[in-house]
Amino acid sequence: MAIERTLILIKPDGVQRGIVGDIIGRFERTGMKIVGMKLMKMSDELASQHYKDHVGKGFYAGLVKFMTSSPLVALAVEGPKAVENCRKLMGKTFCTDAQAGTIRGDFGVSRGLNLVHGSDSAESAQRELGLFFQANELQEYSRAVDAWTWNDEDKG
Ligand code: DAT
Ligand code: MG
Repeated sequence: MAIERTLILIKPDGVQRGIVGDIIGRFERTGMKIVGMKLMKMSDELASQHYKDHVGKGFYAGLVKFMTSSPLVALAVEGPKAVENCRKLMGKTFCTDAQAGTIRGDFGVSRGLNLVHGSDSAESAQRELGLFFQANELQEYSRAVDAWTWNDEDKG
């Protein structure tokens, strides 16, 4: 099935800079559906689980310090090819490399302060959503516009 769910984090820099609404709007206006959302502080423990593939890398300590320094917003986003689509909207990892029109390209100028996280595969999405949301925190609901937003062809 091509309708997927993915984890998006609006990182502490996005919250501190007051652009949470702008960033959520980028995802919302595509038609993808927000099915989970919370403002929370990332613990060291959660950081090590979430970034398990980066543990031991040179940038890991700085990354964890940044991610645990202040609240972030976690979102569960649903839609056709949501994982890939969200990554496309985010742009390349470092804002300095990200194209204009992407979230990182339009809102950031830094390498590490790159505003958003998005899961990089369906498997990561499933794992990461489980770290940030209990099953009962993810909402199943229909919208009046769903029929005008995606159709059977998109469901694959
Ligand atoms: P992405 O966030 O685009 O999935 P990633 O998973 O490779 O990128 O890395 C996770 C975060 O770690 C990334 O958003 C910023 C930081 N990071 C990655 N590579 C880095 C590097 N070489 N130097 C500094 N920070 C880095
Ligand atoms: Mg990544």
